[in-house]
Amino acid sequence: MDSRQHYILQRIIELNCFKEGKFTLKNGSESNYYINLRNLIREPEVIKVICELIYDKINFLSWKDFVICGLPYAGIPYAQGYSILYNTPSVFLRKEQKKHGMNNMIDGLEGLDKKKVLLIDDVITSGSSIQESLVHFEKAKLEVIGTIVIMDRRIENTGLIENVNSLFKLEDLLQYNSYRKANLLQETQLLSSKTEESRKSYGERVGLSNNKMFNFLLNLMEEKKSNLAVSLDYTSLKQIYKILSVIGEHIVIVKLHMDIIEDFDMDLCSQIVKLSKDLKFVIFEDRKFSEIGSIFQKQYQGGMYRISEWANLVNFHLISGDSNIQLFDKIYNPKDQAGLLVAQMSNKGNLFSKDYTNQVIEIGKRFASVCGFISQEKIAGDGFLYLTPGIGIAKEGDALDQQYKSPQQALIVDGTDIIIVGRNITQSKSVVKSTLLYKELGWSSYLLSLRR
Ligand code: BMP
Repeated sequence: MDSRQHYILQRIIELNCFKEGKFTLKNGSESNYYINLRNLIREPEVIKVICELIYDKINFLSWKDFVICGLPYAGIPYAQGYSILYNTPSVFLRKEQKKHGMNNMIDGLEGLDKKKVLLIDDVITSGSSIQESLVHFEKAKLEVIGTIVIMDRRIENTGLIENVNSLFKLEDLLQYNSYRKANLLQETQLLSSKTEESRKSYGERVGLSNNKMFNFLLNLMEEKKSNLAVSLDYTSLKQIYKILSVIGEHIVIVKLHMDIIEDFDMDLCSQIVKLSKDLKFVIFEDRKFSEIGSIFQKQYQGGMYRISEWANLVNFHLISGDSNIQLFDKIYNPKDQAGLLVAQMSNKGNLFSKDYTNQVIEIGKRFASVCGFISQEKIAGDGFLYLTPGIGIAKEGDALDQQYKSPQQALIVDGTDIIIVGRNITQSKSVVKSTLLYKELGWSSYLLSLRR
């Protein structure tokens, strides 16, 4: 299931379109579930995503050269949405025959050169509405090539109606519902197994450090209701710009690796800086400086990338000691720049030890330019930010050394502040939907961690 399907099932539940209990259905039978998708049409984004899923289904089925028709009334918004989005002619089936004029049952037929019609409905329970409509299309000499419904809740497929395809089956919804409940249960269990005190909210921590970026990010997270940093590890800066212009409003940080970019261009960098101001996010260059001081200065301020001119955040490995951060402390712009120290890593086999991490924390405390740590846990007090990479819900790792943990684990159990998500967003079917999903998971986990 991709993130768009996930999103629709999530909205079905959140918009109260699905209820559990004892219900009598239209055909008189008893059911433990009630499904009424009418509330979905309140959300244009939901209609749009449903139309995208219908489009994928139609492509998969290779249906072509049809007019589209929504069954009255529930199918109409989707058929019209589809017609507009995918430039497909539509006809309109009435619920009752017109009592004047041409006594039409179907509008839009005059001069129509298409011979086939595709029907759209929201839910199929027995198939009676589809069956009742067939006679009207027969009269209009339109061949019904098939029907697409959002939800198939038939207990059994009697085979009476041909070519009914659904975006979801009742089992999908039930499965998602139990996954959601289990997730909530897991969160609650994780929470109650946690012995530490509850965390302070982001807002309550403002002022605990004099570092401006620390305070800016805490305020920004509260304002955007987002603790999501996205790692856009693409090799094209143009693509990064394009994606950021769509998801920038939902994130607080974009993390980059400029040295993997193949179309680097300082002008484009300036445009990304402008975007970061307009959409309010911070640019983090994940350069992990670890050189002798003089080389660090050239890497930061010079070379092709001139990182100091566009990056708000940069990070350091302290394997070479504190010389880089000493220098950074003198040359950074405290107004909108700060440093992060790599105190722990997410990948298998890394050489970080407890002792090393403690030494990194001690160095961090000595420099005003340090606003936080790259870490897998909250490793020091509330006066630093903790940014956690290696976040994902679907897989435990990649084919190499990366290891993933869930946003719940990072924010509720391990007490960190910002989740950094890379390929679980960039390589998903819909970058926007996955961004929204991780934003929601990150924020709801943070809220849960406050409740103790
Ligand atoms: P992904 O979510 O696609 O696995 O990407 C993780 C990103 O975070 C990469 O850009 C990687 O360089 C970075 N990262 C990491 O994975 N683990 C660390 O401990 C530190 C990192 O900077």
